[in-house]
Amino acid sequence: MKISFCCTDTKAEPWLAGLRAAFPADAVEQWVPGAEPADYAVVWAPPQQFLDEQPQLKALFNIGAGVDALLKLRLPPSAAVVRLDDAGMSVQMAEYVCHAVIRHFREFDAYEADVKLGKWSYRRPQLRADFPVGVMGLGVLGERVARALAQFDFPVRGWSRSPREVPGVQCFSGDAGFHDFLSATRILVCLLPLTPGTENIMNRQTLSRLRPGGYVINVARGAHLVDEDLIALIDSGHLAGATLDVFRTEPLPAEHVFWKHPKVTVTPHTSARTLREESIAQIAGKIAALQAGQDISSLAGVVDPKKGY
Ligand code: NDP
Ligand code: OXD
Repeated sequence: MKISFCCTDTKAEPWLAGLRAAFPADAVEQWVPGAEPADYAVVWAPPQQFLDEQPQLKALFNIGAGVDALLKLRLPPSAAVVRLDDAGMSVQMAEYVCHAVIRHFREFDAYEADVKLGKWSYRRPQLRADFPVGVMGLGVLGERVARALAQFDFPVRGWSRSPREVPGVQCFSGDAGFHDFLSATRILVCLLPLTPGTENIMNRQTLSRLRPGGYVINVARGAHLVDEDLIALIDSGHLAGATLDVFRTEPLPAEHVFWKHPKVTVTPHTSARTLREESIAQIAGKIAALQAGQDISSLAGVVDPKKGY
């Protein structure tokens, strides 16, 4: 059995060492052009040439949760695409989103500004009931985030493609549920996969439906959001601001308005990082299961190419 590692922007050695420790009797190699094809591949943003050289690949393990970039490539026909299934990301995402929601709700930026001026100021407490949080995407990450927010007693709403039930969360689904989901939401969190059905989903029309004083938290993909529409709605006063972790172009170009906008908080795609040890353990467990004859459809995180996630 051979595993090929082909991950752009990733230090290969620790991954190779971890995978070799899991499969000491097998070949685990970093891909170089023209190398012998492998049975399994561990990838992040691989070049098309890598995929073209792997006709008999059984599975491609993506070392991230989102497969939007991978699915744009021409994939070996026999290879299943398997994404990371949590692997330590959901708790990070819950931390990040709860932090952003609470920072906004408790007006910590305003307090910080006052403190910098040496001002001991009080603000009237805001009512939690006036800050319903809507989470788009109730998958591995979205559900964890929605549950975490509910623990802080925010009214939490969730939206998914198929109907879901999450304790403490009012759930909506499909196109039919989208309007009702949005119209009572004040803080909108995006945790959708990027697919043709979700691209540009946060635009002038949809963001205008949020309650006045709405706030946007995008932790999914930059192309979910129409940047100019967000800025126009913040500048018009309909939206109070945004916390953005993902962008259409990354790194965010130096001249982009988001960098310096006083009501936009930018972080460098860091809300939920791939954790190497957890990810290696998860991928190695799945390869071992496949080698033992388990059917790939029984594994968590297998991507449905028709749905795009
Ligand atoms: P999942 O596949 O587990 O969940 C996706 C959710 O989105 C599901 O609830 C699904 O509905 C819903 N969904 C998909 N399409 C639609 C649609 N058209 N309308 C309504 N709901 C839809 O993904 P994860 O939770 O693991 O990850 C979500 C995304 O987060 C990733 O795709 C990635 O882009 C992003 N991400 C960002 C990171 C960062 O650091 N910023 C880190 C990791 C991931 P249903 O339940 O019905 O299938
Ligand atoms: C992912 C990401 O998809 O880091 O895992 O964005």
